[in-house]
Amino acid sequence: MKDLSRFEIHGAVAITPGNGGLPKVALKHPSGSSAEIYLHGAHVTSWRDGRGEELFFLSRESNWAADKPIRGGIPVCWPQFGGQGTLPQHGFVRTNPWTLAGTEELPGGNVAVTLRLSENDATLKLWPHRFEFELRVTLSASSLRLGAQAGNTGDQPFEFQIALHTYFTIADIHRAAVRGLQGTTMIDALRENAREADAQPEIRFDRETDRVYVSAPDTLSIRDEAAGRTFAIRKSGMSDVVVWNPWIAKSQRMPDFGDDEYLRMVCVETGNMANRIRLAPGQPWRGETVLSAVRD
Ligand code: TA6
Repeated sequence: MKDLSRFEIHGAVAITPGNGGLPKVALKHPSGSSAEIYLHGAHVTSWRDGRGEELFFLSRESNWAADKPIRGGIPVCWPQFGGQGTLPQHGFVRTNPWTLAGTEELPGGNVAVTLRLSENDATLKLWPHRFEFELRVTLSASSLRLGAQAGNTGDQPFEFQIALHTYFTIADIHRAAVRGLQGTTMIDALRENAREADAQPEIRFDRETDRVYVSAPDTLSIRDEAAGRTFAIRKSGMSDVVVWNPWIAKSQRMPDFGDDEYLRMVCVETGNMANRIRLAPGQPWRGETVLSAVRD
């Protein structure tokens, strides 16, 4: 592992080999909250509240290899969402090694890490564009802020989709609900991408669920009744939301996901999935998602 000790901050930022020997940045806040981010895919794998309770789901079957995505936390999907194009599923940034660009101690004990990825031989083979993608993760006592920034550093325009594919831990999926999407147009991947307004006041789970909510409200929540916890999600510069739970059959088909793990997770993802964003040369794009979690 390269010497990254110059980015460490005593009591706030530590850098160590993580699972699979992959470099991991650990953030700590004086309140007791913490987070972990792997340079591999700029992948946030853990976010704990002030009591040390884990808020993100991470599969016990996850791969920890340079050529495989980590299953859980926040996979960064870019420049493609899902299989909607010729690139690997969910694009290529989640299986690339990002560069540690900076770490920062902020007022109130908040702490931030910035990771960066630009084109390289591997990405150019897949996608003939020059880019600079930056993810800034900021940990506070009560929130985790994810700032994404994409720039077109080439001389041709390009289009992209993006998703912060966040896996939230849930005590019991049968007693969980996603709120704030009522009346939003959804594209249901399990009904040949049928489009209709979702009339339900909340989304509950009793089967595989895989929907893109188009131009969704900027604030929504996840209620984890069994844990007595509510997650709040606030997005800006990101138009859409995806709600996904694989349920039983799909869980059994995923080698890096335990057959029973659908019971203890839900993905509520923020980004631009329904439409591609077009960037002219030199044009930047910014989007942000802020997560918080409150116990009853
Ligand atoms: O965001 C939902 C989704 O597109 C599902 O269709 C499912 O494929 C999930 O992402 C996980 O994708 P992955 O490539 O990480 O297994």
